Amino acid sequence: MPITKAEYLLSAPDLSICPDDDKPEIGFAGRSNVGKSSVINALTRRKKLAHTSNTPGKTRSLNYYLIDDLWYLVDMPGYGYAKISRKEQSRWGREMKRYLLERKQLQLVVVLIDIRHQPGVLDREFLLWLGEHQIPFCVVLNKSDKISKNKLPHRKKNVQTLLDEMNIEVPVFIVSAQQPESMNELQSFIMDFAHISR
Ligand SMILES: Nc1nc2c(ncn2[C@@H]2O[C@H](COP(=O)(O)OP(=O)(O)O)[C@@H](O)[C@H]2O)c(=O)[nH]1
Ligand SMILES: [Mg+2]
Repeated sequence: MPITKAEYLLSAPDLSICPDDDKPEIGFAGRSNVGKSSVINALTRRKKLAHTSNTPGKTRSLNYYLIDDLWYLVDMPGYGYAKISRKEQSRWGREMKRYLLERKQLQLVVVLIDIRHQPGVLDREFLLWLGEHQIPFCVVLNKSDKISKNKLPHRKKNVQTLLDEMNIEVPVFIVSAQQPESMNELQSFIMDFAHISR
């Protein structure tokens, strides 16, 4: 069932500002510029719900969107943005780890990776870290419109092999933020996984 209602709720620079109710939440994570905000817009069929940008590194907070009055979609700060200071990066790293480890309402992390490239060091570290801490996640390969269709299965296989090597068993989806219908499978998975029903 398509999402009918989606609204921006708040921007949390740290955990103390997160909503204090118990609605399930789904975090969207990944490298800066991988398309987190665009995928959120495509999922919710909104053009400008989440702010997208060609200038990476803009999201410095956890941005909360309330979906169908039932659950939260959380746009997380991207990693790998070189232009912020080391100090700022490590502060963010700490805060994000705290969020991922301590936030009880967090049901699932959606890790976005650019389908055109082999997952980078930061992606691999992040995937391993999630695996080690048994944080539920799935992998979403975005920007599939940017490569030819016959290459898609091969790219997916590559990522699955990498996950196998890490002893991680999670679903892998292929999407394009430019093709909203490519979100249907991911959306169903999220709703089922987090037991969200209307
Ligand atoms: N062609 C194409 N461009 C995309 C896709 N997803 C995101 N983009 C573009 O990539 C850039 C970064 O997207 P954004 O959502 O701001 O990335 P974020 O930093 O991860 O939130 C923007 O210029 C988007 O228009 C996609 O699936 N296909
Ligand atoms: Mg963004």
